[in-house]
Amino acid sequence: MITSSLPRLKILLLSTSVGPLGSGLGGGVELTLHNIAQALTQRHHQVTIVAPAGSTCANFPIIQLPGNLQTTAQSAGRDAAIVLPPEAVLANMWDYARQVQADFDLLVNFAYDWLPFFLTPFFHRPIAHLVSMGSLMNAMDQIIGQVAERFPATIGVHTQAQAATFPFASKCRPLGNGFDLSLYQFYPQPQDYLGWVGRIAPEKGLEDAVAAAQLSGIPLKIWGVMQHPDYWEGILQQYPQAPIDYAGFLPTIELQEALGQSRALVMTPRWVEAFGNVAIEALACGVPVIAYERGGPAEIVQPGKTGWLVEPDNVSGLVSAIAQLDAIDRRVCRQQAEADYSLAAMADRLESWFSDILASDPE
Ligand code: HBI
Repeated sequence: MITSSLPRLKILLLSTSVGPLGSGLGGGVELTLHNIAQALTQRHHQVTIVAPAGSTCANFPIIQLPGNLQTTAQSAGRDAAIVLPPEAVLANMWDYARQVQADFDLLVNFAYDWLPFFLTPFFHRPIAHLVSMGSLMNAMDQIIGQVAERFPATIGVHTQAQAATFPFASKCRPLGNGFDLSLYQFYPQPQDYLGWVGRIAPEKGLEDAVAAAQLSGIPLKIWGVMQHPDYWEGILQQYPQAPIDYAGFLPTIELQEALGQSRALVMTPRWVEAFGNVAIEALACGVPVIAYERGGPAEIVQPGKTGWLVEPDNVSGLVSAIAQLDAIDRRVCRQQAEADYSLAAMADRLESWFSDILASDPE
């Protein structure tokens, strides 16, 4: 019996608008939105999703809006101006939300964009903001900080490390994340390769994992959407002999089957990864995680128990961690995922967050 301390809520989830859900362009936040929809549905809340046209999200009903996508915030630069393209899908999504807000108890924003935060005081329904990345732009820090000040408890993040990148860190609520662990099979016996998962983009530091694979002589399989082909070409030219294999963007079922059989997941973020969904997906399959001690993964990996943490940007540190993989018990990796990152664990944290927001909402 799944009990919920909250009454049944009608919740409107508003997606990122850098790509349709299911395209991979939304990165980790696509999976996060899907898993949150599933976690809340399992607690008998009524979930509706608003997203750009062309979106898919399992069998959830999606209100799809037309319009032009946002450019990615991580490519903007710290002092960049806020940009909205003509006919912005983000504006269409939030105009729709304005029209229907009375039908919902709570709205949840997944977009890392200025508009939803600016509009918050104009809505009469409470908006919970799940901030999916660390501090990237002054204009975003300012508008999120204003909402954090005026609407306490409404700023959700994934980790303390992510919160610490913002000036208003103490007003952020760390939520971790949650995954349908029944989709992830436990693989006790790996094949002889390492795994790397993520958008092929400079902030993900793929070149270090390639260098470590070449030095350790263990093949590296790479999965993720090819967001920056020129960056990828540069890696191939820099490491022509590296034992690597790029297998494209895989949906969850195929990804867990391939990732699950790797000896370890290697995470080499150049930026403060807000969370690192792939770390949980690996642990759920029994795969140890070797990660730079930076951002979300540093709060997930338990050194010596579920993986190893390495001094950031230190390739030889990756190589020596790879050499110590046999010390890790793959069952302990799966157990950590079950204890902290299941849908039920995330639903508990979400319901606690929502009840605090609703309790403090002046409406
Ligand atoms: N950029 N402008 C913008 N808006 C987003 O919602 C956004 C983004 N960049 C990346 C991104 N979302 C997601 O890939 C991460 O939040 C995971």
